[in-house]
Amino acid sequence: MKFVKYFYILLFINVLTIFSCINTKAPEPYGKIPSKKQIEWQKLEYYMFVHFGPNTFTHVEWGLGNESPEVFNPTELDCKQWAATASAAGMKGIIITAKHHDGFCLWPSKYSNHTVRESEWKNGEGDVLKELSEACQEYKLKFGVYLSPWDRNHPSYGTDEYNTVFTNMLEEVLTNYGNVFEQWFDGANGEGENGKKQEYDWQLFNNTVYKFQPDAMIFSDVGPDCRWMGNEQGIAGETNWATLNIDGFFPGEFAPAQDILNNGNINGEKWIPAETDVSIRPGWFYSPKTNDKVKSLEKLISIYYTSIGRNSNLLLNVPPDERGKIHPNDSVRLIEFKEALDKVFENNIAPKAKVSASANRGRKFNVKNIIDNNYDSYWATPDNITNASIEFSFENPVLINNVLLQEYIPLGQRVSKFSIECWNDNKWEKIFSGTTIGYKRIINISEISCKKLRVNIEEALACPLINNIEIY
Ligand code: FUL
Repeated sequence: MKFVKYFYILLFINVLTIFSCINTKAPEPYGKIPSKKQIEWQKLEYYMFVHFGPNTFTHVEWGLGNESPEVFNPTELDCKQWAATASAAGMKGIIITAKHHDGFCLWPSKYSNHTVRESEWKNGEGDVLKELSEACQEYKLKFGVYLSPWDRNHPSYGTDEYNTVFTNMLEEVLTNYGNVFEQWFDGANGEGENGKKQEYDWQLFNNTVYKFQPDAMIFSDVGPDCRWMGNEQGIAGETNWATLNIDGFFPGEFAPAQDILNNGNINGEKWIPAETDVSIRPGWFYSPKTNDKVKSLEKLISIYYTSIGRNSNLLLNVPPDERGKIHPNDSVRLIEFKEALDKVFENNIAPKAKVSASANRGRKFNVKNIIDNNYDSYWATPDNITNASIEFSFENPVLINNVLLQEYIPLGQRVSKFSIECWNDNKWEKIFSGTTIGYKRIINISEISCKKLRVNIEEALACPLINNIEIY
């Protein structure tokens, strides 16, 4: 009899174990997924763009390439000041225009006669990339480079030889200045002096980057690692998939339409997340005429919501002036911006709520994972459930105006429709409805008092995985 009893107990334990195993099996990845490098890049979120070169002194946006190198002569170049500013502003790196369309190289390239070496700055002994890469190291910032393939100065532009020249230049900047986290490729392609456009060898350019900096992200209209978001106003699509169809497309003239870049492609063929590049001033380069046109704090905050808040990284351009320093109007605004954001995101009340979900995959994927501050733990539903709600219940009504949501993108982007509701006077009121979430989505609403808050995942391409929700 005793034996029979033990038998049943053991059987029961076995069934329980099998059941909990089934329940805790991790979801399969869905569709295209990011590489490790892309996930780490996404976590950087915010970094500085620096447009600097002869245009800084001539006050034009596109130099013709025939400017005398002597125009480049910063009187107090201070890359440490740029790095200190970026760091104080909460940015994670700096990407500099090592060569813009005018062809002027901010380093003494062996492959050009139009460089800092030909300028009077430091008697031709200076190297901006060296100074900036060292400053970035000192301030623990990532260092990235913009190299324009379009070159209005180089005599070989418009011939096959130029692709080799450009590749040699890439090798110089990618081997002499330490780690490069992002290689920024502009698609512009105009005629050279000889009246010819260059046929860019993108495959060769990309292979060169990977050869010397395998961990670098390559940016262009079509990636391969991250993409242009489609406009220069700082407004990523409300729908923003990190996946994109790129077959048959190239950077520049033959890129996908701007609205496609803005939204990405649902179930797209490659994981190529969006990056939002926008300038703090009306132009990309410094001009004294724009000293009083630095974007307002309100504008920057709005850009924050329409970039980082819409599944995109933010590359904010801050152009140094003729001294080679960031102008106080820009740096003061950057710090105001940082302080304002710190205040908005100061007090996350989500962990204070009782949290529950309408569907649960099992213990390992408990809904509490979304408030545990651990990127790699997430809440999930069973495979066959693609709509579910997460409910936060507060002891007393709370005033809220921001909800931050994150999908666990290492297993793919899934959510295509969601809404947020607020419980008051014994009923639910819809306060927001949206489409994609992705790495990060931040919803800014007018302040409202809620006793309970509900996030409804209404449609998803596969069972939704949410790793973080914050409420402010
Ligand atoms: C554009 C360029 O033509 C602008 O001058 C600027 O560098 C911007 C970031 O990319 O395509």
